Amino acid sequence: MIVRTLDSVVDSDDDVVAATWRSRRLLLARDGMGFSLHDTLIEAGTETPMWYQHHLEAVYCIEGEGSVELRDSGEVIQIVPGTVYALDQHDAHVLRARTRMRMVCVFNPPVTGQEVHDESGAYPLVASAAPGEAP
Ligand code: 9YT
Repeated sequence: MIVRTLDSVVDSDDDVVAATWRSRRLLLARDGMGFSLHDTLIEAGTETPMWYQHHLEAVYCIEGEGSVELRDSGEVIQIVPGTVYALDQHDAHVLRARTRMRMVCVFNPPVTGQEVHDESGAYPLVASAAPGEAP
């Protein structure tokens, strides 16, 4: 069993800071779970375009509020604590945070650790070890 605390991740190599967000990566590809689990903070007043072409992501808001705009349809979904959105269609989207948001994010396939968005808003797909294999 893996036991890990947020305190042990904060300010470690698995605490990844980007322009509009900070992602504390609690479980990563090397843990062999088949998904990664992140506790992410989105800064107030920011706008983050994203398009995970290689990953599925579920995002569960536990603090703060904002919205997600689907870039194809223009639909805007309000996000408050208790809302989950799942990008099951690799949907291109823009996340806007009215206040600082805290989001629990699950990625499949798992991210390996240091990914930040490329110019298209995607994370690169990095070959990762299967459960039980060395990373
Ligand atoms: C909500 C969201 O997608 N934020 C960007 C960071 C990403 N979720 C991550 O790497 O944790």
